[in-house]
Amino acid sequence: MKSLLTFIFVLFSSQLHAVATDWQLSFQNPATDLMQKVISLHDGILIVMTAITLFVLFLLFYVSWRFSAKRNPNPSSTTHNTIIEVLWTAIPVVILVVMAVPSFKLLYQQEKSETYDMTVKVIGHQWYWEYEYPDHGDFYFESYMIQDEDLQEGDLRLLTVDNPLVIPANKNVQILITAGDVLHSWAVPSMGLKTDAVPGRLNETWVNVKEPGTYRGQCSEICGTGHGFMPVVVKVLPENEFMAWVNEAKNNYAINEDIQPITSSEIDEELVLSKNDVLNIEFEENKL
Ligand SMILES: [Cu+2]
Repeated sequence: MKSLLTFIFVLFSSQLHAVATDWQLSFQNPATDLMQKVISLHDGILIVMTAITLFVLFLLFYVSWRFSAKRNPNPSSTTHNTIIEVLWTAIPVVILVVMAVPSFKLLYQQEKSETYDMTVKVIGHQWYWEYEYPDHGDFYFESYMIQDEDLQEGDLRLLTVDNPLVIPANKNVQILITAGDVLHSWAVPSMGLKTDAVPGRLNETWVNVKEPGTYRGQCSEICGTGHGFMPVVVKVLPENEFMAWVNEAKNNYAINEDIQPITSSEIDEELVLSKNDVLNIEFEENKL
């Protein structure tokens, strides 16, 4: 009985959580304004959906009762009613458009912000994440899950990594996402982020987290046997602590080597090469 009451309490309390918990039904605690908007949109649409479902259910019961053989022995032979047919086509269209407008607005807001304070790059690998900081000296590091036998007291199993992504609080952080091998997806539910990591393609999203803290997510695109073992951990620090961390990180982590711009003579050489290649191919073809 007590557990039933607990279940009902959990079911109807719109209590939100910082990480996934037992019996959790609602979203995690929103860490960003955008995630708050996502939850509001979800709640609004849930109300519309519930109303429509109840209305249809009511109609079904009413029709079964009112037009049963007992109450309605001589059924009407009417087959069409233009007004009602126009209505039951037009009203659902209006409802869908009303839901689509805020939904599309949110999608666009999630992809881009007007200004950015910094950029990080996320690269998915089989089976770990790699993080780069192009605005802070271009250092990069890898983020692996901590195995069960190495977990410390208080660590969350399957949700703890050796090197989390570190970003400052209250800053617009642009996040560029790609992959080195197969499809992955970088997702942090409390931040409202889930963006595919596609090899050869750079996807974009952004985040502005209000409260410092640790936020967790998982790879959300099945990417092989290690798919469940490449969690995302984001550590959000106040700005001064973030800058201190950057100074340390520059010494601790590897730095990307500068990419040299191609000189014009090199381009010419390449052109000559490709011309020769074409001639060779033609020659080979003639031989065949
Ligand atoms: Cu993955």
